[in-house]
Amino acid sequence: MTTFSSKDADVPFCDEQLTRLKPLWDRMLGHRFLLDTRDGTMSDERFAVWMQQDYLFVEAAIPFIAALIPRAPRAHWAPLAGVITALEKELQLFEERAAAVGVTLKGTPAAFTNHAYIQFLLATAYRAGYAEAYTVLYAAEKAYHDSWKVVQAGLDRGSKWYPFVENWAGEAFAQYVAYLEGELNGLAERAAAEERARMAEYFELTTKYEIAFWEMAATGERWPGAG
Ligand code: MP5
Repeated sequence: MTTFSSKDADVPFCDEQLTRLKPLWDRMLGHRFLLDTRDGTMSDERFAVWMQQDYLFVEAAIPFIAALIPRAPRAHWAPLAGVITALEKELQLFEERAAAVGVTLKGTPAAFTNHAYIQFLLATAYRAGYAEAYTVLYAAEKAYHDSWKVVQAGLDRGSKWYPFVENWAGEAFAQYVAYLEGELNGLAERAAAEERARMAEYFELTTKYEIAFWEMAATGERWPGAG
């Protein structure tokens, strides 16, 4: 029996996981990409890497969500459809910001880490159980909410990057994350011990991918063999 998750203490699943993974979560929130963006010392070049890569990630999130709908409980259909609409709007935000600062979004290939994360996302949607895939959705959204809260704490409101803060650190997104959290806690409560343990593993993997994503942007990661 794994110790990743247990129902013993009656602690909601998300609280349990966020406590268990706190060292990783803190590492994510302390990443220099976030701190430099918060402090206004992030280079435009590296921020552009993040924009180009996250544009591809958000695009891939649409088929990820779409693939969940046929397997979702009836009550999740409309909320998940709403997520797709929000993702399309988010892509427009990227396009608008990129045009404003002269960054080209289209035609950039996915970096190694982003490629892996996208494959993980889609493989999860098709191969894992619904509760596991929903765990990935929650963990990724919660990661972005918390990460952009870090940036919000210091970034000048007039910054050209502030619209991203508004998107992920704002009240509407906070409510969406809280909704996902309640639903995920419910799925975990109804899950058998083995499934709950797998959910915990997916939570951890997603957290690690999130750290790797900031690292990819901060270093301008290249594919092996790219020179
Ligand atoms: C999100 C994102 C948030 N845009 N990029 C990464 C690497 N992780 C999480 O997801 P969404 O769907 O853009 O709110």
